[in-house]
Amino acid sequence: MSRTALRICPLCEATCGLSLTVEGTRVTGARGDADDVLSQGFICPKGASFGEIDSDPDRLTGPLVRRNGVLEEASWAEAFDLIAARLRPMVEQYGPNAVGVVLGNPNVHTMAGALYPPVLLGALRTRNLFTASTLDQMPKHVSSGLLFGDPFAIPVPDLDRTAHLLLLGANPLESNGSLCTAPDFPGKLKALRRRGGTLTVVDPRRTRTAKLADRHVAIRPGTDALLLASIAQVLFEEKLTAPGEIEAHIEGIGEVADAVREFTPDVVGPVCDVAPDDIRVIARELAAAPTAAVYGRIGSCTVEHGTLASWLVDVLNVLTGNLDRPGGALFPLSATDRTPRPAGPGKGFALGRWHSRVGGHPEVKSELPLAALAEEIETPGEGQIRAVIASAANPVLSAPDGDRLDRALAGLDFMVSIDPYLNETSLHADVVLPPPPPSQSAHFDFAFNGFAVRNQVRYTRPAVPLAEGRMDECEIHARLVLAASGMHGAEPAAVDAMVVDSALAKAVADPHSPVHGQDAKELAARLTGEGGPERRLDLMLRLGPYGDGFGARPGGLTLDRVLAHPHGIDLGPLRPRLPQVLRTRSGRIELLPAPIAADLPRLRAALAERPASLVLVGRRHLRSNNSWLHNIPALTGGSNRCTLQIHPEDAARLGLADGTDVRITSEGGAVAAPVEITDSVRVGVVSLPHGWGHSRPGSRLAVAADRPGVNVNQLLDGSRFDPLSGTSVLNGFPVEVVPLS
Ligand SMILES: Nc1nc2c(c(=O)[nH]1)N[C@H]1C(S)=C(S)[C@@H](COP(=O)(O)OP(=O)(O)OC[C@H]3O[C@@H](n4cnc5c(=O)[nH]c(N)nc54)[C@H](O)[C@@H]3O)O[C@H]1N2
Ligand SMILES: Nc1nc2c(c(=O)[nH]1)N[C@H]1C(S)=C(S)[C@@H](COP(=O)(O)OP(=O)(O)OC[C@H]3O[C@@H](n4cnc5c(=O)[nH]c(N)nc54)[C@H](O)[C@@H]3O)O[C@H]1N2
Ligand code: SF4
Ligand SMILES: [Mo]
Repeated sequence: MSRTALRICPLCEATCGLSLTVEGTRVTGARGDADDVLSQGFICPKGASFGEIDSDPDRLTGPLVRRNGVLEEASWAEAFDLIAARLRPMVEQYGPNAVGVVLGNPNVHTMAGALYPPVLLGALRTRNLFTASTLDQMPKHVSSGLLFGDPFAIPVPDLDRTAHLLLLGANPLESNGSLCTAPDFPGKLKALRRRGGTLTVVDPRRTRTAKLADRHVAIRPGTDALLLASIAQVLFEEKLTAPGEIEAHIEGIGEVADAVREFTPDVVGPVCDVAPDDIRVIARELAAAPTAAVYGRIGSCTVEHGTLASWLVDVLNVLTGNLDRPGGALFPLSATDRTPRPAGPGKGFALGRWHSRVGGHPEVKSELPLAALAEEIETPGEGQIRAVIASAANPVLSAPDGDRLDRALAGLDFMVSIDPYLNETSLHADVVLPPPPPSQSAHFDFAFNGFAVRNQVRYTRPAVPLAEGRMDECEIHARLVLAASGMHGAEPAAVDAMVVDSALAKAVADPHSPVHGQDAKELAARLTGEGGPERRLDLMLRLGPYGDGFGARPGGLTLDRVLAHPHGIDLGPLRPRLPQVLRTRSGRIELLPAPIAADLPRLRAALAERPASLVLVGRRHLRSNNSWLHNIPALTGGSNRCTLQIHPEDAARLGLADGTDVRITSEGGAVAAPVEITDSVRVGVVSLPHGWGHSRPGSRLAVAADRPGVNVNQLLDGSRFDPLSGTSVLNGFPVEVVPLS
């Protein structure tokens, strides 16, 4: 007997609705849910492999605890007893900073990862927080924080309506999109072309996305900020700027004109290796398009000038009048967005409120660079990290210099990992707490709905009941909060109740809240939902911008209403939101913020730098997901390989034949990989994917260990940063390649 169950896919930012075939308690098939209000049936090979991913025999089935140096199966009670016994005394003896918290990418793909880490951090009060953001999108948070006063106010390209898309350093045909939640991104790009729109792709590789484009600009890696500054220069020079309706909300346009004056196409072109006339044409087309959006991702973020490039993306959206207009780049409004407040000056966005102890890195969004984790563990003294709590993170593979981090983690006094696998990072833990497979978890996209190209809301309950001996990931996190905060043994529901009570206390005191002046206790009693996480979701929905406001807006969203619509509720196309989104001190868009202005001399200096003869960039494969899907047979093999792609001219120059094993060397070390000769990478650029290197003893990844690949991040020593955001430079660093043997 089989049945179907709906489940939002947690594997990438597209958040497609899946229709799962379930036999007994096993997921035996996955199709796109044709009725899903956002994805309308789209699915990719990863989503189609949901069943295999869900039932991977290497997934841990229960907690592991280290006894006499060996990780062994244990009861949940023993696991949390040990955490409480070890963590609290450490905090009491050495202070809160003795505990480092590491949050990896899948935390944004689980409800638990959204709901509990903020509570944990509030309880611990450690300044040692490290997340995947500093290997990823932190430059965009900084740019939005400075421009708009809110690091989460990230405009997304209005893919369904735009007439012109300038896309830099993103390959949505493999990644399915990022900071732009858009199921069937490929189909949306094709539809753009079909309706007569134009697509320009800037990428040193001729990717599958670039192949769809009207124009592919094979830029020299690391130079996007220069290209964008030059486009801005042309717009000013040729009087093509037209911010339109939002002009009244902007300050600093003239200052930006001065700041980019010297980045003329003639000066910038040779550095980017883009013809000056092409830069002029790109600028003119951008200005002339009826609507247009500029969008940059990984290749424009994890580079030397990541924050400047991210800032310039939105400067161009502003200058061409495309920010906050349909068809341009708009701010989504998710159902769990904070209660709308009226427009007006805010607190602004501060950087560097404290600095890391060893490297002196400025705090950004309360985080320190993940690349600085090892030194904070290794270096003795006040504030040294002695214990690590890692959730859904595999920094031994995903961050620079994994070998060093591997040694540092091995030297910790205590480590906890919330992870379904015993992998390169979790093998160092003293306690591993495995979440159940995704079919057994409920799903709501707290983060990605805020970056979606269409406003909508969807929630799916577990497709399969929690198996015997399993613990829901929300409960794992709640119990960890209790164990880490001296409340070990209390009911996990107490954590949710605490959050609900404090949120309601704030809401009833807020004159802009629909529940202002009401009785918080009485409101709490009206929340529905099975258990703490659902009650919290109900609360956020009801106080959110589409919510029922506990009766103030009849017909508005509640958990019950969302549950009554299993395929989701469409909340309409993106709409202009300025100036309400602004939280800057001026209450306006601050187009040339001081920290950006202070970083521009570094960009000017880059004009004089001699480019390296060979630099490395990464790449993603459609059937991959960072470091953790190499263990699924259905997703391995074929072109999903850890090869070094190199242009035929470079291969000839270096005397390399296709398949030759080479040694790749950079400042952090050397790795060996076979070369794959292809003219899809430009001359002077090689490409090696990340997330590989599954050869460490002690991990339990049978399939991945068979084809381990090498860890590209071993080439880095962790010293290259985009200084404003603390983001590691993972693209465009110099390498040497020589034949092995
Ligand atoms: N050279 C190079 N390095 C890169 C990148 C690059 O482009 N180039 N990309 C960077 C980017 S963008 C990112 S986001 C990072 C990602 O790096 P990380 O944040 O370290 O994430 P992953 O490598 O995806 O590893 C995720 C971990 O979460 C576990 N996991 C999977 N599902 C769940 C779950 O449901 N719950 C829990 N608790 N755990 C789960 C997996 O087993 C794995 O251990 O890598 C970065 N590293
Ligand atoms: N299949 C799959 N999907 C994924 C992931 C995955 O690992 N696999 N990871 C997920 C995660 S965590 C993220 S953050 C997103 C990332 O989503 P995307 O940003 O779309 O990621 P990539 O596919 O790495 O695309 C980055 C592109 O930048 C190019 N590039 C490198 N350096 C430069 C440069 O200096 N300038 C320019 N203009 N381009 C450059 C690279 O050649 C590459 O094509 O993908 C998500 N989706
Ligand atoms: S595109 Fe992303 S969300 Fe959609 S099915 Fe594939 S992995 Fe899942
Ligand atoms: Mo990422």
